Amino acid sequence: MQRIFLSDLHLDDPLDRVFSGFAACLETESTQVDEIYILGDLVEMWIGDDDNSPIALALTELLTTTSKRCPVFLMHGNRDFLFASEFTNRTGVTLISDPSTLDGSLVLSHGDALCTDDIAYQQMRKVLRGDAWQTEILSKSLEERQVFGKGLRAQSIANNANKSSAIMDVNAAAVTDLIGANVTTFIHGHTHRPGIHPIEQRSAQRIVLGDWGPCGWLCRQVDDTFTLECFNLAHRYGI
Ligand SMILES: [Mn+2]
Repeated sequence: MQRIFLSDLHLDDPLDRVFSGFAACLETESTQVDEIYILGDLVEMWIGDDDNSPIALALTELLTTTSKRCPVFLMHGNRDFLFASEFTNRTGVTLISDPSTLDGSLVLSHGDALCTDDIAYQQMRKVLRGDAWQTEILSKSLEERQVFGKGLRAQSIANNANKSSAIMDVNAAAVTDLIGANVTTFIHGHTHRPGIHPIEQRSAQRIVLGDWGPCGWLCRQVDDTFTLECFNLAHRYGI
């Protein structure tokens, strides 16, 4: 079984290098691997499946093409938890829950739910993921949602500026609570701190995906072996 896992692309402009690098990556990988997993924060902001912005349209086209060649699985991140059935029906991608377990031994998560030391963030997360808030936001016009989303983003940057780096990382106990005894690999993103770490008290590894910027990041699974790859967006897939 060959799979790739990626997250935190924060796409917002179909004309920039991250989008072209991602498109080139999908074009190549979709002919080589069995499954592609996107573990959240694919876009900088998703304001609803009716979004008709350039990035929403370009992404829809790209994922529609890709999912015809290879199954694509999508998990919500904290920027794009409004991806819903209209988008998945249109593109052919499959929405998976956070966390998800594959083969009984591999757990996938975006990662923000594990940052339990950040109490203010977890409180806000609970509100934003609730039905009441989502129904209210989706009843607003696209323009209103656009303005609201930008405001939320600015507020988040301001809040995080005063938080220590440790508070914004995953909590070790939350990780061990999440993964069962048979789990050998746990993959998540969100923290933008790529690396591979042993999980204390378990014979398991935690693989943290990186955010896409000057470089692209992915975790590649070939049967029981997982490798974390970082690559130059301009060169790896020949854009
Ligand atoms: Mn995130």
